Amino acid sequence: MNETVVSGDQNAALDMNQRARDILITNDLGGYTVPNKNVYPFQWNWDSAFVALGFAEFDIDRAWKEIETLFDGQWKDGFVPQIIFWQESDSYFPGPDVWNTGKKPQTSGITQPPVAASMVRQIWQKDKSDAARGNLERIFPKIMAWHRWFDKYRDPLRKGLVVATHPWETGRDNAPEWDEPAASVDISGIEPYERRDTLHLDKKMRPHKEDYDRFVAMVEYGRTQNWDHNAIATEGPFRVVDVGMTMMLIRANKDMLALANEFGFEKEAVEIRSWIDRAQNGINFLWDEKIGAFCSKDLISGQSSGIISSATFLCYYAGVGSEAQRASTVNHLERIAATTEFLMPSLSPDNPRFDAMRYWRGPVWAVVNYMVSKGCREVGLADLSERIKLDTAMLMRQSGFFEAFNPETGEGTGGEDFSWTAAMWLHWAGK
Ligand code: 9WN
Repeated sequence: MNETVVSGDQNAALDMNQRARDILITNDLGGYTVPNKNVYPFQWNWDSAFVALGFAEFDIDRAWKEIETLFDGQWKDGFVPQIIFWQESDSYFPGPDVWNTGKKPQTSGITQPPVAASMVRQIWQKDKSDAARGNLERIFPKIMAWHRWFDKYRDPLRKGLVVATHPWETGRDNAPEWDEPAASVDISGIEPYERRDTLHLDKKMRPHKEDYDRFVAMVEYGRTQNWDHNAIATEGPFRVVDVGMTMMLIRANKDMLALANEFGFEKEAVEIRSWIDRAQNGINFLWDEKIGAFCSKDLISGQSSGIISSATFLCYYAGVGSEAQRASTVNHLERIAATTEFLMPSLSPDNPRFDAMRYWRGPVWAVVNYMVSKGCREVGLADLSERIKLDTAMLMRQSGFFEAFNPETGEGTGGEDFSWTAAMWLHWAGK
């Protein structure tokens, strides 16, 4: 008889680990993982990067494969799309015909937060085998090309910041930061369409019709420009410097620099360092003195959003900001922590637009928590870092591996059996 006594808690943890693995295995459609089988039946960019971390906990080759498949969708100019349509499915709108990018494999025409470099570095640190070295050497130039694309097309101010040309690019689709900038997008000429998201999910959780109309109008605009990214980022109807994408790119460049140094990629290291230096100063463009935080800013109107969201607290993860700026943002974080059951709500609960169940207007996302918690730990905010981790684990234990969670009650929102949530359990929250 096995002498080992397994406590109830250990059993529960084993069960959670098994469930999380099963989700990844079930959502694996052969080299790429769908975020959720019903709602999102294709490969999504930043989802795959986080999912790779989950696979790395039990199948390192599969982790590398996820990244490789993502970069199989890369365009010649370095751009890596938000969605790769590896299979046909009519359960998601807009599909490949609406985007009409003319690429093989078929893809959407916008990008998503560039977190792949940071996750690749994590995978490499976990297993530095010869095979991993080969994988890293193959993927590094591809990520480099993507980051060069950001530098070339998405930094018109030359400050090391990221201009988003569609709310979907930010990964925080429906955040109120996009309300005013998107309000002037012309929706009068859009083609009739049928939403699919609200067939799978309660519409109380999803963006309103007028927001969706604008999303569609921006896709149609890109299509009429033949996805000319230069034109879209300099003349398009939506051009917002996103605090979230900017912080994630700065962090990704720091991770790339560490890898470049380790692998002796000297020329690349010089180039990456120049991006980091530019951003380290340029970030002040997003500092909103009235609010006392870094905020997204509309390039067309020149207005700061003045909004505190979970992305605000990615400044620690990026390692930017002066002592005073850090102290001021920590005040916001502590205020939210004192009044919120589960961190990190995607929008500060005292904002009138806060909605605990609706997409990116309140719910907690595990992947954002992971980055915010990591950043907090790195700048010495150990208690807050731990609290965010414990809250994330509690949400998953209480409700399962949902897409997101109500920060007040812990109830799950969005899709169930969600890949990146399971991955975050395996890599981080469940440990
Ligand atoms: C559009 C897949 C994606 C995430 C995004 C999340 C949601 C899509 C949608 O789902 O966006 O990209 O149709 O709502 O907001 O962050 O990558 O999980």
